[in-house]
Amino acid sequence: MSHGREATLPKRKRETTASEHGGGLPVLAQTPDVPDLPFRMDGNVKEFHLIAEPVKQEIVPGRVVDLWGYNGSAPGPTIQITNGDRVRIIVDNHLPEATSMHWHGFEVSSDMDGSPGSSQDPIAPGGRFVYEFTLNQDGTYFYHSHMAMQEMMGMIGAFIMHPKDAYNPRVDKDFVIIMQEYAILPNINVPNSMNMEFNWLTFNGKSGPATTPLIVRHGERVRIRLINLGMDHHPIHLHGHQFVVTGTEGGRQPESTWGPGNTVLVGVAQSRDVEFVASNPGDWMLHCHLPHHMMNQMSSNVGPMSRRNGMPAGLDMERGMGMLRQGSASSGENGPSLGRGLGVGSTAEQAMSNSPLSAGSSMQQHQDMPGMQMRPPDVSKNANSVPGFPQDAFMEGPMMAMDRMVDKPENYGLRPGWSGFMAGMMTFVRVLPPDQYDQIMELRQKQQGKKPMSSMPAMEHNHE
Ligand SMILES: [Cu+2]
Repeated sequence: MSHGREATLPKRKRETTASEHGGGLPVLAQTPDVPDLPFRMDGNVKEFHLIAEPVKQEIVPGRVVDLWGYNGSAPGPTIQITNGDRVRIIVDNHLPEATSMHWHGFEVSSDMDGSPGSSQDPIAPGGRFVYEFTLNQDGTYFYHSHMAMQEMMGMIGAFIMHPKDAYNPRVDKDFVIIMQEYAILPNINVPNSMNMEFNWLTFNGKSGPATTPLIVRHGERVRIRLINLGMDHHPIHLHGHQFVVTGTEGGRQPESTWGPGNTVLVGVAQSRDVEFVASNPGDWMLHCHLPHHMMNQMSSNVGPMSRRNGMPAGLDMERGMGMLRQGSASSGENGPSLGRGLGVGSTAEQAMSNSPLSAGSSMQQHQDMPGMQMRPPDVSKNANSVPGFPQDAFMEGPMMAMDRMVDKPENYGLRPGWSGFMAGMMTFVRVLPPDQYDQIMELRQKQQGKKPMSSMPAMEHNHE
């Protein structure tokens, strides 16, 4: 072991692996599907540059939406620093309106807190504000716009403060997942930030099956840092393992508080660090357990639309679905209803149960999407005589599979058809035997520089 602190630690009785004790430099955190924010050193100051701006975010293949984020990404790039660092962050506002930048949980002076109106003026469009502080904290923190509606447009990023010496026990892998949710109705690309129901649920700006699995070697100790900013709390569940919660948005938790679990509720504005030893080989789902958060593009009308021509609704289709064509959701023309729901129920009471579905006839009549592995739905002959069938929306199954469209090294070796059952806030922790782990790392290395999924390359920033 080459830990700087090793010499001063008491002699250990036996050889230990890296994961059995702390000390030494912590491993860098990985945020799948989100870049790290580069920095430059100005003397002893770590200088970062964040640009608040509109971004095109591809949440699943073919679904590019207009969000607001930072440096080309929503969520914004991950910042990583070490406890004790002096940090400068230049924030430029390239949005069409004022913004603010709040450092969530930071113990900094009030004038650096980024509270619009009270600690500083909002940053005007085209404006800049330079934050500078020394951070004497470690844990899973984040930055976000403190304009509430901008939060619902995507404006958050992870701010990881590492301890000088790794926590004990030391982890081999350290992952970050930011949870966000959007109400983006079919055929429109802009979130309705006033909506109270959400049909796109993302991990790091992607919905399953486009999320990138967390790749772990069998036996490694793993930390996953979960961060939530939105309107809902998310119970995050891991298959195949028990974990302990080792940290919150307030930093590291004492070991005496660690108890085993496999589901952790991450409330709005909270972070939770979970740790476990990846002792059980397999492709294990990691997901929000709210059923509607394991679905994509859900709106009350999607089911019927996919199975029969037209749909009975009190309004024309666009307004029936809550699409804004003019005015705002609260304008006199639209009334307050569009801000409340995905259209149905907010405008008129109507039954929206699904039409009969038979084996052989199916969605492919209406939805012949290239790349999707459309197959007849897998239903029994008497399905329509069973109460409760079909459910209001048919959101998962073999016909939803799109393995090829989300092909990437991290998905290599997954069971064929896997992607039909992964949607919304879902990803895998893949606990792999050494040979398969090495194979994926090799594939990943070969692909470096290529961005198979994204149609919008992350903005490059010049830090000369
Ligand atoms: Cu959830």
